Amino acid sequence: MSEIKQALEQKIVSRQAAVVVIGMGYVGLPLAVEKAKAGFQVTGLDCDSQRVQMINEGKNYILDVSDDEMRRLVASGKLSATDSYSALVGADIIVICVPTPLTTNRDPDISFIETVADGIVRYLRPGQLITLESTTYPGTTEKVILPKLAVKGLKAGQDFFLAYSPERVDPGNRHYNTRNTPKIVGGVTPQCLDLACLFYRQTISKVIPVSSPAVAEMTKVFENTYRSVNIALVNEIMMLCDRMGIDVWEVVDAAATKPFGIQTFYPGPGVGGHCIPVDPYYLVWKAREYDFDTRLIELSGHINLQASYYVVEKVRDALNSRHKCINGAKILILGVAYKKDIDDLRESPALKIISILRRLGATIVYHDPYIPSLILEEQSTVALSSKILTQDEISASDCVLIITDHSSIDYSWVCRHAQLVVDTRNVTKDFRESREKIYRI
Ligand code: SAJ
Repeated sequence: MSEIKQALEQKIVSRQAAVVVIGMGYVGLPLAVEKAKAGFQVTGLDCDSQRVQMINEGKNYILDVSDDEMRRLVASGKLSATDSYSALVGADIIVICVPTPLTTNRDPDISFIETVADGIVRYLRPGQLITLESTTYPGTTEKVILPKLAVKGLKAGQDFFLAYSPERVDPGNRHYNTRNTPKIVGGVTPQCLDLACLFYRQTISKVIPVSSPAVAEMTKVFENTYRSVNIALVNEIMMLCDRMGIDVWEVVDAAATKPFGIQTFYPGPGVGGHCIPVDPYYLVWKAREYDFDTRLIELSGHINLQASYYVVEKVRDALNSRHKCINGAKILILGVAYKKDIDDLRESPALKIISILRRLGATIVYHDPYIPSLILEEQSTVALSSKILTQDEISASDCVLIITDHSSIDYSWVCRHAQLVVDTRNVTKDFRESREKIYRI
């Protein structure tokens, strides 16, 4: 075994390895906290100086991270943050957790990863392990990152070590976290794989090696595409059941009684978040290189987008039943975050639905305890603030539209005072009173 690899192994096992996590978001900060808790010296590197300042003041901004734990780790000096790449000078392990969004025409945007790789190479030295965690298309680690790092003449698997290990954070999940979610790891060489697995094994109970970074990259995109396709299926069944006068929620619950061969997904107003509406398009784009049309994957994205337009039709039909129309209606939207009990607005279907309703002439107000304000990019930039949920606000609205079912809202009280309710999350399923004014998708 090379001396370089042996030395790094020792540093990892003794927790003497200096760790730098690049990208202190919903993936990077929880990972940094876990590694610091395990005894590593961890530095968070982020271009957002406000985030850097909050971390150095021990102020947590990620729901899934414990405020007290973070405060204690910062106070002990185990965790700190910076916006300077010079932090890489002493780094033995560098973990990349930056966003991988889409461009406006839904092509992959890996510019954050490329910028980070360009920053790393300036400080690359023998003995460093680099792992990429951002969700991306198969081939990124070996065909984009590796060539950038190789320019210094150092050899992967001998001088430095490179692996891909996808993040599997489920925001808001109270049971699964960075520690107890199994971790897939693919190394550029066997030595890279060994070291990356050893590093992750210090804080994660189950680490699964795979034969290459491409397998690990494809695994992650497959996991999220699987969700997109299955959510699209249940959304298509929802729209068909509506046409047939069948209660889709009853169908889904009945199908869920089958103890094998089915996983339950629920219809909704569309899919939001940084993953499900984004990751499948990374695969769609890459597949074109191989003359391969990922028709099912693309269609699932289309259907999930149509679910948002379908919700607008339900609002139109509900108002129509009261001899009203969308144009001129005052609509109170409950919940705009992309899913319940979290404070993330990214790609939320609520944004699409609000834009369509406004374009049709509705006046929109919203209440979301997790989202104090939001910006709509329309002909001009429009800012909306979350309203306090009062009886007057509810009763003054022509329609209350439940888009995200945060647990903290008393929906029975809302329905009691509402003129009309459109429920896209089936939170009113057991309500006996007010049934006549409730429309479910
Ligand atoms: N949604 C439905 N119906 C469902 C499930 C979800 O309409 O049955 C909607 C949600 O309301 C939300 C969107 O889909 O708008 C995405 O929700 P999600 O929980 O599937 O996705 P994320 O992005 O919050 O978290 C996911 C992880 N979720 C789970 O495994 C349950 C997982 O796919 C990834 O580990 C994670 O993204 C990631 O970071 O990649």
